[in-house]
Amino acid sequence: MRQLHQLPLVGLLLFFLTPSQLFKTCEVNEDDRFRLNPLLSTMSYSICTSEVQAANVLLSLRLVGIKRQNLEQKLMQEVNDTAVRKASNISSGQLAWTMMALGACHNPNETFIIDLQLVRLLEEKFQEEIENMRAHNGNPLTNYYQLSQALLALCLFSGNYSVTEIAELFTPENKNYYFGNQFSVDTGAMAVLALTCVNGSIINRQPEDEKISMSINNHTELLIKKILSEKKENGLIGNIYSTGEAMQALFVSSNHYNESEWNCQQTLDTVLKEISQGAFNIPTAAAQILPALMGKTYLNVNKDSPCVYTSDFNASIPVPGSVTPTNSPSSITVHYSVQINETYSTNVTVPNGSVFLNVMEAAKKQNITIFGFTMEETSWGPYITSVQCLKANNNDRTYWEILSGGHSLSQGVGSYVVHNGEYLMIRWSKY
Ligand code: CBY
Repeated sequence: MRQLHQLPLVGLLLFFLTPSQLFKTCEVNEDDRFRLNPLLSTMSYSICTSEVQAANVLLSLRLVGIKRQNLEQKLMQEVNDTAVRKASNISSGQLAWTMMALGACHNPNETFIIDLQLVRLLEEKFQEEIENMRAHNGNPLTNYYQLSQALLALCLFSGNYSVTEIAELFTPENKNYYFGNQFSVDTGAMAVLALTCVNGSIINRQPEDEKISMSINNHTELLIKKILSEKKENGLIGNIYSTGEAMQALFVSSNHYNESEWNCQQTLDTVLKEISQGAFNIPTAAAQILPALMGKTYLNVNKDSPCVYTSDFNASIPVPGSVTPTNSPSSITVHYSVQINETYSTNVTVPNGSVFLNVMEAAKKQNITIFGFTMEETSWGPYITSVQCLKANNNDRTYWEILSGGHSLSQGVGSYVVHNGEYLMIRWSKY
């Protein structure tokens, strides 16, 4: 009789032990930590820029346990302010970042808390995304990356959602994981994190729950396969900007692939090389790669656990700045075109070192009817919303795609540095 009573206990213990056993991480070793310094400098530029950027950076710093003078405190105030004053006006994913940043861990003297109202608000925003999918041919208000973020935050902060609905929504065949024919590694990775959290919280193992849990587990396994199939020869997964979140997804689901399928160390080495070449020069980019490099994931968000700070970062050696070539011309000329059905082209001369956006501005000065455009600020920098008054629309999955030499770019208009003689294009596209 006594033994029988103990059985559920043993089961419970096994349940809690298993997920951590499946967690397999790799991280930058202590001697190499100084190589992360450029990320920290970039992240300190996030104050008073964009609220989402601040939330992203704060979450990242708190997950890895880095305390930098007043940075955390200032970010904390900024993010808390967003939560208090703007929570209803921001998107599902933005609210999710905000909540995860505030609730990443707990400082004893802190007054900032995740109140129930925020959780209810996120539940509403999640439902609005789903309702939009019903009304607009399966297209959410924002996108599946944000839907996954919202689900992850709801799961972490004990919000309500229907697991049956989740199992249906997040099937790997869903078109929202793709932009055109291309699987979005960022989106897939965020979904894996959310689904892993959801599966870990299904505790009432009734036969029905068991079935749903197995189906969610299958989705995760297939998504991991898709993520691994985007692994490049140098170890990056998708591109440099999706690699951090892909690593997190792989960390939390090591039961779904063999050791031989992913060489974590190779990925780390390539990312470190990219850091030294200045690839992560946007605070959001730096914030999204850092947790994985320190072996952390968004599933480590835990509002009840105290914040732990490591000190080894302070003792780090600064990296020397890069050398700029001196013999380059002071201005360059590029070809620029806008493509809808017709193609409108021009040549534009801009100062050396200009970005795509500077080219667009110069072309706009030449002819505002043909090259006029509008943009919005996002946490990744400017996003082009319309050209020739033709507006991108999530319900139709339309957007303005930027290309160089016919290839889609993996940086935005505010960061892509253009080269002399390059063929640049902005094209009306569907994803
Ligand atoms: N974040 C989001 O809602 C964005 C989610 C995301 C998957 C995101 C990439 C990944 C991330 N980590 O944040 C995403 N992009 C989406 C969903 C989209 C679509 C946005 C519309 C929608 N439905 O919400 C869309 C239209 C397919 C898209 N991205 C377009 C573009 C191009 C923007 C061009 C323009 N009009 O200004 C562009 C430049 C690709 C192109 N060649 O045209 C683009 N995205 C890029 C390059 C990127 C990467 C940015 C990298 C960088 N250094 O700037 C990206 C990280 C990101 C942001 N997109 Co989108 C993907 C990558 O390369 N790994 C929610 C928020 C609250 O956190």
